[in-house]
Amino acid sequence: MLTVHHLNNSRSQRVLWLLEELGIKYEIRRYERDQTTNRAPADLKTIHPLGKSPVITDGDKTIAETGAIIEYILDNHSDGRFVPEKGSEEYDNYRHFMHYAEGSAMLPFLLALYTSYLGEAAAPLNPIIMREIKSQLDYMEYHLIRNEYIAGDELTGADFMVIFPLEAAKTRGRLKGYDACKDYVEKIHKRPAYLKALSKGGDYAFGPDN
Ligand SMILES: N[C@@H](CCC(=O)N[C@@H](CS)C(=O)NCC(=O)O)C(=O)O
Repeated sequence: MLTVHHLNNSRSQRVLWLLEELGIKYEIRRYERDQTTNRAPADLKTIHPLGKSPVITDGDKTIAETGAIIEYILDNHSDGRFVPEKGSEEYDNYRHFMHYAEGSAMLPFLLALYTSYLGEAAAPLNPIIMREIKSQLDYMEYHLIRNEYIAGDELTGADFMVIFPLEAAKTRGRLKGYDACKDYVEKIHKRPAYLKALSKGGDYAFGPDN
């Protein structure tokens, strides 16, 4: 049985969404963030040395890193769903956005979060961080104006990746002027499988009400 090691209020929500879309059986092992530090509890490190969520276990395999998890699930449990045909333009877009979400899009959002702890000391960094956030949002907006989903007109694995930076942007009020990004997040938030995953995952600060 596939197990999702699920940290409340985290990126692993998107793994639950994928599993609900596929309708496959899985179980959730829950971990709670420390109320003061917001960090994952130490026992997550007994599952994988990085101690981050998501992590999944499937039989004797342990897989960390959302992109790797989504690819693993699509390779082994999806019967080809959510993967465009190899060699197509959509496949190239799918692969690009699978890597892009954590590799490029998340970085300036994380920098904004971490530097916010510095108060005034962060002021010299703010212009470059804001410029980077704008560049990432402009880029996703460009694609979402042209396509229903991030890699083309079908939902693919890449959507399970880019939803998180866009949800984070929306929750922090950064989607003003990005109507295609906003509509896309709202469209995904209405999917029955997304809502089912939300009810199973519990506490999530980036969902439809936020
Ligand atoms: N790039 C990694 C990031 C994993 C990550 O940073 N997860 C956060 C939750 S959103 C986490 O576990 N934070 C708790 C901590 O660092 O203690 C992925 O996508 O899986």
